[in-house]
Amino acid sequence: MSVQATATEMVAPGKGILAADESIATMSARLEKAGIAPTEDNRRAYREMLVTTPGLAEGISGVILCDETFHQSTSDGRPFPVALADTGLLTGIKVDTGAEPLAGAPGEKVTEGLDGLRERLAEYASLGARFAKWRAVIVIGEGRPTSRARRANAHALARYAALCQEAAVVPIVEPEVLMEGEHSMAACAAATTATLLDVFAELREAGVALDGAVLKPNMVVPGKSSGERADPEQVAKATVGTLRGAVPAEVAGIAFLSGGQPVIQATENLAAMRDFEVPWPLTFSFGRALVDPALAAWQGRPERVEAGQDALADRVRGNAAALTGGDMVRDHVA
Ligand code: 5MM
Repeated sequence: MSVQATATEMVAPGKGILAADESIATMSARLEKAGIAPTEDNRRAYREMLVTTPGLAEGISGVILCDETFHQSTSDGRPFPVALADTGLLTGIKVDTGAEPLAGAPGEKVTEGLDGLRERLAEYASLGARFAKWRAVIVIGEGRPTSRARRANAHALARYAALCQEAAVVPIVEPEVLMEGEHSMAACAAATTATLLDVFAELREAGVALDGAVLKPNMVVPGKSSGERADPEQVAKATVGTLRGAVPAEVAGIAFLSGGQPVIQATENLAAMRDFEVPWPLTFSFGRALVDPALAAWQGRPERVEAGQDALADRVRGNAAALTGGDMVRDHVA
């Protein structure tokens, strides 16, 4: 299948992408915080609980896995990519190896993972991966983001995306401008614009087919510690305005990350985007805003699998409804 066809499937109307690709360190920390032992099998059981949620494919087109889960199996012996395909879900794989301090740019990071990526992508594709993900992290602070950090990350994202398409895998391009900080919403808009302009300049330079790529950006919101508040209409207006100014119309679709926003706020901000005309399909590729209630409800207990799945199904329904205009079922959130 062409990358264009897969990308279209990923952003199909009324469907989002589930980001369940926390690295071992992040996932272990989240399990521990929920009072669950951070073992390899608990990470596996947690992902199995998520991806076997009844009806998941009604509001989700694909699931992003990390390397550990990609090579694990569900308890009935099916490798995760097979279990996903059996339920009509596309398999995605996070292929970056994390963000490391960028030399010459104190406080800023560059995402690594290009070494051996061609071979890794070929292997993932042969085992069922249809799309991939690479996340760059951009911080706002005094004098940040620097052009040096933006450009280093944009260049890596472009090299990654070109390699993905060479392997017939759709790249999710994720330049995340972090919410952490005291910055204003205007500063977030400016940093997001500058970042996206750099990213698309590099994607074009690398010959990436934009209609076979999905952008996963942050929403434009005030810094978490800024004291500034923005309602969904303001977030939607600022986000859409920023994207219109920086994202070419050919991009196959835009799937937002949630970035640590409160669960319902992320859904309401997404819903408010429906009021704006844009040239791309808009959807969600949330991690925490989809799975936090499920993790809390599951508690790592086999007898709580259904409770965890109900909580995930509720957030999937809510966010799918945000896309289509239905009931966001906010009363059921844990
Ligand atoms: C699910 O978390 C992803 C992997 O994070 P680490 O490699 O840092 O463990 C992360 O890239 C995620 O896909 C995005 O940040 C979006 O998730 P949120 O929770 O912000 O929607």
